Amino acid sequence: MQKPILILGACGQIGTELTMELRNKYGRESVIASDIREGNNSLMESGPFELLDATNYEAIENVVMHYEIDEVYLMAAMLSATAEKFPMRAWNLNMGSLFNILNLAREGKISKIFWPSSIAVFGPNTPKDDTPQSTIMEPSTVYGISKQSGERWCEYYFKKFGVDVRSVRYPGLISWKTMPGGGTTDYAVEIYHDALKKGSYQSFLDKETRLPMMYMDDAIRATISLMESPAENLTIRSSYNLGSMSFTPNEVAKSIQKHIPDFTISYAPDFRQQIADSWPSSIDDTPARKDWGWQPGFDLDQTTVEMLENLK
Ligand code: AKB
Repeated sequence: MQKPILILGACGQIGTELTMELRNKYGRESVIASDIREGNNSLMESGPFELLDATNYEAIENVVMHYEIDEVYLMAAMLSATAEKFPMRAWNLNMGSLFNILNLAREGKISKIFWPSSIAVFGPNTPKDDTPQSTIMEPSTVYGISKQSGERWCEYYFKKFGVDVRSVRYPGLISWKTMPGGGTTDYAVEIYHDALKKGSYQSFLDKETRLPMMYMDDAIRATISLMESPAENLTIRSSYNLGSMSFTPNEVAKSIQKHIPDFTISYAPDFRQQIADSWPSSIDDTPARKDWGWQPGFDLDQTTVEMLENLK
């Protein structure tokens, strides 16, 4: 039987779908959702929930002890665009929550951790195409700096204290169940909502800005698959590159036009353009494929069909 799992940040874009999928897989009582606010009805009705601040060590420890938690998925974070506005809050949340979980594992109170990193660990001097697993990493955003530091700490805790921490560098994630919040890749979700609601979209990234992206079902499958892999197969304890598709706002618009021919897009790049310009265009994820069999399932046109069908 699956030992109890705690999800921190369960009401966010990834947390909501991850919680539902883990509950489907392991049973509702085995997966404790938590966040600083309540989530949508289907999440709240699907199993146990605790109001929990991921930066409060004692509060997390109490929940871990109460439910005899074995694994923690730490999905609480401040994303790239918001983090530029609140640098210290972003640093305190992104790093404080990670240390809380790493230290709980170091003290033997939990045995396995999932912590998400991001393509934001890369920077303007990183090779842009097929960005390799190990390369120049000079992130130029607050969020990227926190993710890169987090990766170093994960590897350190693994090597020094044997903490079983696992991580992937998520690209931009596209989903219809829960909106993303405060990211640079959020346009790729907003565009589908506006296509159906208004028939047009004003993109905050420029026409030809190519970024690595992934449909949420693939991201959830990757996450669970990494967590279920035998520890001895894993050669990377900082964070795995995770590739799927790459596209530009212009290409999503064209994909949408196959279903909504009158859809129009306009461009008004804002401060997020500079963030996007510092990130890779595509990702080489060879180690993830080799170590734990990663294979993406959805391309852009399949994602468009899923998004339009479900949002309708
Ligand atoms: C963001 O845009 O900040 C995130 C990410 C790529 O980590 N979606």
